[in-house]
Amino acid sequence: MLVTNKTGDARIGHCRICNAQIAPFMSFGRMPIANGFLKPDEIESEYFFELAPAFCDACGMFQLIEQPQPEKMFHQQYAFYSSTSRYMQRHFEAFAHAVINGPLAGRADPFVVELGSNDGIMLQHFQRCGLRHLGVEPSANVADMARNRGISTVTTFFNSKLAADISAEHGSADAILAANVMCHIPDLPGVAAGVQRLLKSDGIFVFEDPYLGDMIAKTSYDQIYDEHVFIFSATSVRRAFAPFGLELVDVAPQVTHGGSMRYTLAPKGSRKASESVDQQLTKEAVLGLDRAETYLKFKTNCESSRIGLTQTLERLRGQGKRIVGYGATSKSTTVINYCKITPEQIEFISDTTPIKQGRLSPGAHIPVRPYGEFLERYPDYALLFAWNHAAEIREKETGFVAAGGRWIVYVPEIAIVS
Ligand code: JHZ
Repeated sequence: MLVTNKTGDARIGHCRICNAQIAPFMSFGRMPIANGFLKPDEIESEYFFELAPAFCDACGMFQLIEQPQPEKMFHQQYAFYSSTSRYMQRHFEAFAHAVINGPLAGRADPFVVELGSNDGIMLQHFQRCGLRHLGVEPSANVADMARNRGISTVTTFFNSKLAADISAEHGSADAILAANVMCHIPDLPGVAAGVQRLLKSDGIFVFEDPYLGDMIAKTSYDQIYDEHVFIFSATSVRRAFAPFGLELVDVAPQVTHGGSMRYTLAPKGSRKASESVDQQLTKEAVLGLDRAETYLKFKTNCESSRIGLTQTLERLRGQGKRIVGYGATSKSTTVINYCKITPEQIEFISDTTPIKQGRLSPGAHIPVRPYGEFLERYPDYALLFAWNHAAEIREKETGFVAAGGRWIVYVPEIAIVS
């Protein structure tokens, strides 16, 4: 069943992959667009939807039952620039070189396509090696930045029709790549059909996204927000792509974004699957990722986390402490709105991304300020919204801790650390 909410966005009663009936196992309540940082005059027209995840017993896909239209999330003002983290820059350099020196090695004039190529953080390495490449990126501002760096990019959404056009113009792809993108696409079957159409019969499709197993184990519920219509596991990925002749041939855990998984798929029968696939599928069965009760336990853990964080903030405010948020992440939108954090509790959120600065956080309208303001006058506590970059951040913020500052963290549990 597909119904629409008042704003015309699709709300589903069936699995987006296998069509089985599904129902949400919890709700995080009304949520704004996670990257919808606002100018003060935009408050009146702020958009909200219900953030409610469901788990499909039939195919194992974890998904949102309602997602805003893509154009509301990805546009000429898209606020997330991939290159903001030095660690992520190194990560994508290593990803690119693993593909260049692995599956592409020895191929004559290979062609690489990246879906959701953002500001070109990964494709720049193919470009530097003189390899034919094309980025597909629907958010015009980040796509422009990539083009300005000389990276071939088209500003549009990927689908089967575009796959045919690309194929006609450039030939089939030796490799199709995507990072933190596939989990954003509600019509995953449509994109899988496009990948099948564009990929060479001996090509590979490699993508990585936040991993369901990590999210469940760490109660990192902030991975759930409008853009992440799916949170994948090896089990659900294997099943979702099989109808398109794409076989899961490798999985590799990544530390990025608080725990991600890199999936490699290939046309069925073209490559031998590595042992990692069966091992991961077994691990997921042991973790209970295929069972509904796992998600009910997760719901209870989310509620406990919310109570713990709310009480911590109230206690510190009661003591008159200054608290500032660190990193206006997409994830923080879920935490802030689910925990009902207010501008009275959090003075501002520090962020290095120019487009977010001077704006208000979605929903709660906490001011987002340039990083310089954090440095100028350290708060007593910094709530680490960018917890997935903790190593990089804590390494560069030794001055904050030396001045007596403390970090409030909430993944995997609520803690105050120095
Ligand atoms: P970060 C993004 O999520 C968006 P987000 C996207 N939807 C996705 O799928 C995931 O990635 C995987 C700032 N920062 O990387 C920069 C500092 O201020 O956790 C960013 O605004 N100082 C595509 O938004 C934010 O924090 C710093 O030192 O949750 C980090 O956002 C660092 C390192 C970052 O992703």
